[in-house]
Amino acid sequence: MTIKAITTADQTVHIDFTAHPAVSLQVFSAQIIRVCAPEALSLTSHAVIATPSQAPFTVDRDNAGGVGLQTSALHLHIDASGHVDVYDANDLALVLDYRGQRVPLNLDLPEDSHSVIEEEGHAGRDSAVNTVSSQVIKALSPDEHFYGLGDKTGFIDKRGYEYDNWNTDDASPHLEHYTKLYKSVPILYGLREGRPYGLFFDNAARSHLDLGKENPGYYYYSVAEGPLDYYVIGGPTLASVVQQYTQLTGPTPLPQRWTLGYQQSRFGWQDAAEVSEIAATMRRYHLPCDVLHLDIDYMAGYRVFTWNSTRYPQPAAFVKALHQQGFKLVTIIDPGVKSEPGYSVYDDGIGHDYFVKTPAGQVYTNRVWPGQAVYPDFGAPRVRQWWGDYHARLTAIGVDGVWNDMNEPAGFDGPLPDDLVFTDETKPSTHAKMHNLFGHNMSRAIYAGLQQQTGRRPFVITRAAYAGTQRYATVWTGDNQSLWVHLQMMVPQLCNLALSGFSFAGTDIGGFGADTTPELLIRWIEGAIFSPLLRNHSAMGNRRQEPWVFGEPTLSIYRKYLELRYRLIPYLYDLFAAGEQTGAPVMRPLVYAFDQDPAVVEIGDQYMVGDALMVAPVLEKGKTSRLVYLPAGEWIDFWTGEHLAGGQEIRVEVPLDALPLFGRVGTMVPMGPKQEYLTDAPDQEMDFRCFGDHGTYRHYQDDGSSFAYRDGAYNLYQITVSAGVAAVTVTHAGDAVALYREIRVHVGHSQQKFVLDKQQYCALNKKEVIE
Ligand code: MIG
Repeated sequence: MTIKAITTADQTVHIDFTAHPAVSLQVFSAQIIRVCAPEALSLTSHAVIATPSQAPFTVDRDNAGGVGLQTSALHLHIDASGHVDVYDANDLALVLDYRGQRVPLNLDLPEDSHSVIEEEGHAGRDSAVNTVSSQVIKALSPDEHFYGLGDKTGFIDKRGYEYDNWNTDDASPHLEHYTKLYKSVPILYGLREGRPYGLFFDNAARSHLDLGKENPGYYYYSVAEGPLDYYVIGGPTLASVVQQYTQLTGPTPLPQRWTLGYQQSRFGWQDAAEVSEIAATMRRYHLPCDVLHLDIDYMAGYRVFTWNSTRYPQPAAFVKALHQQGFKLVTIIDPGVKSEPGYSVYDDGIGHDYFVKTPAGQVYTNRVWPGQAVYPDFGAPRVRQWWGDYHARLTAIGVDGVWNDMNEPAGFDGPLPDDLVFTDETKPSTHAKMHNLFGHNMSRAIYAGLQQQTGRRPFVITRAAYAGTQRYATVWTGDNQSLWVHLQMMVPQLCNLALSGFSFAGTDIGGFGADTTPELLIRWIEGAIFSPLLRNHSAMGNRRQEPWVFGEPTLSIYRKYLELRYRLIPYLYDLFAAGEQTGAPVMRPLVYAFDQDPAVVEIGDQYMVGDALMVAPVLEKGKTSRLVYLPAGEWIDFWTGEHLAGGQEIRVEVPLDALPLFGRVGTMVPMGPKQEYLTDAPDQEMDFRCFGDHGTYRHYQDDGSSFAYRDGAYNLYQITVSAGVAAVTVTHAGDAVALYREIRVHVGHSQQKFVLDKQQYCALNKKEVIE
């Protein structure tokens, strides 16, 4: 076995072997090397938007007949048998091919035993990947931890579990043995002996990852069809690996500011009168709220782009009245179009040949909410254009955002057959290849439609997604239930989504299925209060869970946290603005920020918000105190101002209304005004709270809704506190919104006031003690 030839063209190196299929290596940047079969190079990725940079690299043969490729950050080696090993700049191992064979788990049950366990209700093992076109097996170190993979169930560290990438709508409780949910985001992060790396497997077909479940000596990836195609991403920190991945697939665009407000939803709200009453009750109880959602109940017989005229006789007037009370309205849209001649969406789609067909050329139907339904072929640009345009029916009457559901795609009569004819841009394809891209392409269609129709930053929420869908849509984690284990799963799920490029994500607060309890609802709003998408949603047939239904003290505690959220929206908005530039997510597991601290690798019940705040929510029933791990550094108790040393675990009291929250010394957060809803009116003044007596902070401000910021229409402020003394400078003044009249910087118990004078901030007083 030898290497026959090595050819280099631009950033790509082709390696031909005598006894191994050819391998192509593509240097995307010093930190990213793509490893693929040569035929993958001619495919168009749906996820990757970056192109190879001009990063310098060298290629040399070694004495043992192998080839080395070096960038300033990564050293990759291929031996004559095709084994790929990747090391960091210090030649320490990151990702090594396993030299042995897989030993599958013992599943050799006799046929009759299979039927017995199935009959008894134990389905046995259903792997999504039955055929395999390619597979990689990587050596697993005893000290190696895994993260990412989108919204998979279970714990923060994925080691020891297996997962499938096949978008799936399954309403039974999502527990840690689940291998697949609604999204397929094949980005795997590893932390091997403290050294971070990423592996992005860019193939949307069914794929499987076993992360040391089958054998503690290796982990493996297999995919059902198509060529092998993966990217190795190197450090130096986990944070930088995540940011590299996010740049590769595109960061979350800055959303409209109001989308960070509180959102209330319910599957089963009956009609305009009931929704109007919900709106009025929010205001009556002074519960900050920006958005109401209409689930499928608003449509006529679940026909998309229609309104039920009995329940919503005057949709435009209804939306207008909500707007007048400061609410935005989001409506759900499913992909399934009722199969019904005479219904315009159906007729139009049939007329233009927009729906998915069987191999025999018949339009394919399955049953979803409206009954027999047909599926738009979103992989085709003309179908996306058509679908996007249809949303003018919603935007024309003032609908502010669109929520996509059922777009795995789901079907009540069972899964769509693999061989259905789908389109991949200009080429014919199959359901099997396009399944995991259905939600991606649907979101893309709507993003374009809303942008064109409103000129605002589109607010699209999707359930199904592939890597890169974050460019078009916000996500939620689908049908969780009002279970404490699902509250516990929220933190790992949202943190892993954040690492997987999905900075804008949330869960159904209070739980979608099953009956919530007052205590669970309280702990849920506390724990979720910094989740970027903040929405309470529940299903008909289950107990109501609007914030007032349990009376006091639930109502007041709920309000207290919504008020906290609203004061910190400027901080979340800053994180989104920065994240669009850097790829850094809003919500972060502790391991993101402290990857060299072995104590945090499994922590899934605390999270960071940016680098300033750490949240340690109560996720268990009946808790009166909990342990909180404070990583190295110094911390300030957000509520009491108490100074706490890092590198220790502390026990804190957690009565029902308590959320342990800590500021990291050396950082700052902006705190906006208390308000019941956001408007496009710019803030006139801003407060900044510094944790400790020093720090610098970059604050961003724009019109909150348009794309003008991309042409420079934004303001940037630099706040500096040094030995307790604050300074404010304007580092960019776009002409979109006026600079703040006044800025106050809070350091400990003192505040320093700055007023605007000729584009500059002058300190009004040195220090003013407020207590
Ligand atoms: O089969 O539209 O996840 O949020 O309320 C249920 C009704 C269909 C599932 C979504 C859920 C939504 C519900 N939908």
